[in-house]
Amino acid sequence: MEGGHWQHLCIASVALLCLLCRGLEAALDKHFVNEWAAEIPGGPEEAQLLAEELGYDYMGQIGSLENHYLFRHRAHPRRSRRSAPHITKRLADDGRVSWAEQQYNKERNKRSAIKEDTKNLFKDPLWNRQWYLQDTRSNPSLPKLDLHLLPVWKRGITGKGVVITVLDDGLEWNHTDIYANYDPEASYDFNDNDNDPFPRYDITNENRHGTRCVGEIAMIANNNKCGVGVAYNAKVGGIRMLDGIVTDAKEASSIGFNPQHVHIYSASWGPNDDGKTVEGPGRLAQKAFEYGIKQGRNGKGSIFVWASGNGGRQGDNCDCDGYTDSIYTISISSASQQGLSPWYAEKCSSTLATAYSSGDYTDQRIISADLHNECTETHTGTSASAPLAAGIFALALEFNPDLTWRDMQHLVVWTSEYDPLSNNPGWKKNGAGLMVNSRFGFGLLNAKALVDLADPKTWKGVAEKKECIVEDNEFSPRFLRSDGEVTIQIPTKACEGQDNHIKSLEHLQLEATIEYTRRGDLHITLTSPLGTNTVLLTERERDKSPNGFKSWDFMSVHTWGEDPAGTWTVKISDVSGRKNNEGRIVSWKLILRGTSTQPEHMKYPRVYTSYNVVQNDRRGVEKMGDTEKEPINESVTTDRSEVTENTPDSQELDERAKSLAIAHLLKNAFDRGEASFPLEEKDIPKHSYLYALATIKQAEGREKENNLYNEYIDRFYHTRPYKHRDDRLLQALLNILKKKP
Ligand SMILES: [Ca+2]
Ligand SMILES: [Ca+2]
Ligand SMILES: [Ca+2]
Ligand SMILES: [Ca+2]
Repeated sequence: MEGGHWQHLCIASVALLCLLCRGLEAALDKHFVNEWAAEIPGGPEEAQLLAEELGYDYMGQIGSLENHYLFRHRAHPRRSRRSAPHITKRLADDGRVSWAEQQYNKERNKRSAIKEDTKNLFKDPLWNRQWYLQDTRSNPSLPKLDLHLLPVWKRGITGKGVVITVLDDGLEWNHTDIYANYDPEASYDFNDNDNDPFPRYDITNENRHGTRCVGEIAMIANNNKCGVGVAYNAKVGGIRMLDGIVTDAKEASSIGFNPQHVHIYSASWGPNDDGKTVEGPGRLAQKAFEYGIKQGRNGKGSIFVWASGNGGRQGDNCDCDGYTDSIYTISISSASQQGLSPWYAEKCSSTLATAYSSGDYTDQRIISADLHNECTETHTGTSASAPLAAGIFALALEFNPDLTWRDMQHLVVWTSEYDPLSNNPGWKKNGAGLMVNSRFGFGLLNAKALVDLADPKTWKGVAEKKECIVEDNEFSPRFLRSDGEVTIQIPTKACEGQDNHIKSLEHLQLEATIEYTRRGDLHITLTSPLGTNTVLLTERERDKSPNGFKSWDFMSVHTWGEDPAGTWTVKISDVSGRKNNEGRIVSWKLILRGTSTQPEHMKYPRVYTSYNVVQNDRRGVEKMGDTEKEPINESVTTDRSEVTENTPDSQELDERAKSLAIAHLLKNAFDRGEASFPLEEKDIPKHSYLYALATIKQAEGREKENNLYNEYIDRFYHTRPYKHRDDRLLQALLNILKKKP
């Protein structure tokens, strides 16, 4: 790159930086320079003329920013502690200038130096806004957010030779930010049974989801289009299977599509997140998983990445979703830009790790390719997290193609980070010294650490998987009723002395059959011999089913790495206070899986270092003590306080606006055009929407049974089973707010 041009780029970076941190000016130690940036729509000749008139040297266009020019003032000192607002004003007030700002230099700021490195690293217009892939902080005291991809890319690892497919509603493969990475051999259309997974267009863009998920993984780098994918040189395909009736056969065909060619399958869908469904893969889908694990990638096992679910608001939890609960899937949950568990997230003991996604409406969302060759900055939900994880796994597979499906899970367990999510409740240290949380699994993915550990020169690979089943043939069914508890002690030697002796645990399953009058009131915990207490099932208010659980596998990864010998304790309870509840624990089986020897990388305890160099004082700021209550986001609170200042008359009007806003929001999110609610498209004030959002958030299935929200949820899931796991409610809100002036 030519020197002058580079200089301009740097200056442009500083200019952009200034914009970002305008609000923080006072706190920063700055030196102003004798340079001004100005936007002059009249073009370079006018800019030159203007510079001459006002006593500046004309320095030329700022990088590639059309109509933006840099001027150097001839009379002003080169550096000054103070800004020169009178000079800025003179320039800005000129009719030919639409914007002007004095430039300044921030000194001794190492982190911003690193950042300038990444800023403009790619020419793609949205790269600088991919906050989860790089450090885009405007101030070093803010939390560091990225997934540590840059160090991996800098090693030249970008996904080359790795094939990923996204099981979803189709793929706009001719999208100019995807096409060069498109792989027809990783693609198929099981909705129309043809080779072309191109999505069906409709007015609501309902089928944009697959394209968005693919874009996150493999948007092309440096092509001046949208952003950059996590594995931007990987090959990607799309399996179209969600746009129509989903059958066990269609799922199985999708899960098992071309497993010698496809390495990684990413799925951001699953059984209804309505808070009352218990469903796992059917016979065919289950067989397809098993086939992929045993035969896929020439016996090393297909990598299945799964979104953990979006039913948080409906009081759902992923214990009751047999796809995320499967030992074969790496299920991925979400964290917001603030490092918090988002309101749509589900909790369960089978989640392995977390990637970033959307949070509250003020939080940034995920950037990707979108339908009609467009880009989006508003991809949301656990839908957005799973593809980020899939992309990271592709990087690991490029570096070490010999990794087995279990190696990959071990890498995730051993390198995911507790620190950036440490503000959340629910963390515990298991008996093997690993930090784990039912909201996040082992924590936030760290691409650098994961790829480093996968180094083919040092990674030994984990030993053969063993399985030890613990049963009690003497067990006779135990009765349970409201306010009761059944405790089962399970002593085991973990098959010691046999070939299947388990010394170091991986996945554990409690397979149980339980009859109960109200399934959603059941609560199950499991305590390991080393004292790790894991919740295998939490209550689900909306689940009134009398069907109980039939040989359901409650899966947990929370005791990963522990020696399972000793006494396990299962506790099944009902604290609902609903007097008529009753049932019985019919049978159970404890399935221990793992290795007879401790894996090499676990010989020494995991050392947790600070993920962020900055120890942020955000620790403890969020009041998250009560695990059942999500805090209301700040902007909502602020806007609500505006509401309380109203007079009684306007308060009444306001109440009406609020309930209208709720209805409007739900209708937008769920109905998608089939209007059956009498809604007036009035000018509902923004604060009413924010209030509505807060109300919906608080509902989380715990409100009165017949509220508007529950009614909508039922209708929504009734008409559209197998929902995409993005946050339609949040998107509806954003759409509405965008429309308002
Ligand atoms: Ca087709
Ligand atoms: Ca691009
Ligand atoms: Ca769910
Ligand atoms: Ca899983």
